This record gives sequence, C-alpha cells and structure tokens, in this order.
Amino acid sequence: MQPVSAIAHANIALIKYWGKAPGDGNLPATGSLSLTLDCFFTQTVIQKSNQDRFILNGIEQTGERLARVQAFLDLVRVKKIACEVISENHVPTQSGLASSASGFAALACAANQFFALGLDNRALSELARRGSGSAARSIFPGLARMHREGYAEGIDARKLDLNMLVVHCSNLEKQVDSRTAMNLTAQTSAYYPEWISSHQADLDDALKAVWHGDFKKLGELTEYSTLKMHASMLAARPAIWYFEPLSWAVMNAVRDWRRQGLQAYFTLDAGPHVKVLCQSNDVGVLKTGLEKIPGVLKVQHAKPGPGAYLLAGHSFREGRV
Ligand code: 2P0
Repeated sequence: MQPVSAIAHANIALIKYWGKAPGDGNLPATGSLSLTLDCFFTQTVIQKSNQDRFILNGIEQTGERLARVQAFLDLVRVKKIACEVISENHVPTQSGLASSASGFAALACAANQFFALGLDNRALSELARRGSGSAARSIFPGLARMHREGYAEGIDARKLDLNMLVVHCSNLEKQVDSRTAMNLTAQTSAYYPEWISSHQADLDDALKAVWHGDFKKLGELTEYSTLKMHASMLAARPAIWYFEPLSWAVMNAVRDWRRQGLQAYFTLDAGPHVKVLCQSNDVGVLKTGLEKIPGVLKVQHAKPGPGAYLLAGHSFREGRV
C-alpha cells in the first residue's frame, strides 16, 4: 500500500448546524449551508505502520485526539491494518475556525484512496461526517449544503460574489469543545427546541437567496442564524458563550458600517473570532477598518476555496496561517 496525501479546506457555516440527531453515526439534527475558504487547509498523509500513530503539526498525539482518528480508521480499514496519519493543519486548532472540518475531510479523502474504497463525493461526505459533522461540507468547493440525512452537496453560487474576512480576536484555545457544547445545549436549553423547529425555514430562505443571487438576503440570514445559535447556547445550564468583548466590538463595527451603506454581515462559531461576509468591492475598506479596531490580531481575506483533493506527491505545502 502506497502512502496517500490529500488536502481539504476549512469551511464556515452561513446557516449553522448545532446539535446532533439521536443515535449513532454523528448525524446532525439540522441541515446547514457553508462556504469553503481558500486560506485555511489541512494536508494529511496516510501510510502503513506497525502501530497506529497520529502526528499533528509535528507533534505525536495521544489520548482523545488519537482515539478519534483510530475510531475513524476503524470505519474503513480491513484487518485492523495499522496506520500512521500525519497532518499539517494550516487552521488555528480548537479555536472555532473549523480545524476538525478540514482535518476529517482530508483524512476521508486520503483514506478513500489508501483503502481503495471507491467512494463518490456524496459517500465521501458521509464518511467525513462520521469524523466531524462539519467535515462533510469541506469535501465540496465554495458553497455546500449539508442534509439532515448526513450527506453534503455542492451548491452553485455563480450569481454571488462571496468573500470572507476572518477577524482573529484571540490566541487562546476554546474552553468548551463543540460536541460537549452542542450536547449541553440540546439537553438543557429552553430555546433548543425552537432552534430546531425554525431551522429548516432559514435554510430554505438562504438557498433561495443563493439561487436569486441576493447577497443582502443571504447576509441577513447569516447573521440571524449565528445569533439564534448563540442565543440557544446562552440559555443552556450552565450557559455557554464563545464571545469575547472584542468579538462584540467587531460585530458593532459591522452593524455601524452597514448603517453607512456597506454590505457586510458577521458570523461566529464555537470561538471568539468573527468572520465578515462581504463582496469584492468592499474588501479593502472593510479590512482596513477591521484592522484598526483595538485588539484585533489579524484580518485575513478568504475567497471560496476548492473541494478536497488528492496530491500526487507527499511533500507538505506551505500555508498562510
Ligand atoms: C457549523 N459548528 O455549522 C457549526 C456552527 C460550530 C458552530 O459544526 O462534533 O466540529 O465534530 O461533529 O462539526 C462545529 O462542530 O462538531 C460546528 P463534531 P463540529 O459549522
């Protein structure tokens, strides 16, 4: 068996997923819609070994991180063949910038070739989902829709000019991982049932906005979805929030700029960083404005990125993070 190398890019949900369906298989409780970004990616090499190993950014992983990769390999490997998985993450790990999405999408893509599984993109997205819910969407370029049934598909976004400014608000790793936070929200938040029952309408409206090339509508729904998701977490017991004061400052600035006529819409995930959806013409002025907010560490401009793909060689690529 020859070593196999694959790359997958991170994605950010515009219409969020938050919560699991009951039962095994890591099925989401709702669908979602995301944008795969060109500036954050994971490269993963898988090869035969005498024992399972997982090396992330040059550091050998043990405990939960190794166990999660092993459980994923167990889904596809024959005769428990031992593997070495080497990943280089050009995404800040555990910071709400979806490193598990690009990580498991790259691993699924590499495993498909390594074990000769012959999966098409839909089946590949289902496999990636078993590792991490959001990973299913990183199989596809640009906009991707995740179905509640557990697979993702690419969505034609040709009528839209989509850009994302990623505003780094903290260097700290997040305190509560997404899976724990989702489960706590589902079990204890009075607003969780509303989040679930009102979700499909948001997704349908967003897909309509994409179809009509209606950037404003898509942006408004993007903000609505993230705030609704975070509101459901705030009502959990104990409450969960990922915002930092700086995150609020950035959100306030985005709203001010919108009042002045700029089209910009924010979204936040399970971390303090703010991502701003905007169009090419506004990137320059928004980036300059965001960089001037006291405390902002870095602003990165992302365009729609490619789907997961295999690499011919096994040398590692340079990243921008
Ligand atoms: C999303 N997030 O739609 C939402 C919004 C974070 C906030 O999916 O447990 O890493 O690995 O399946 O996919 C983050 O959760 O969770 C996530 P697991 P995942 O992007």
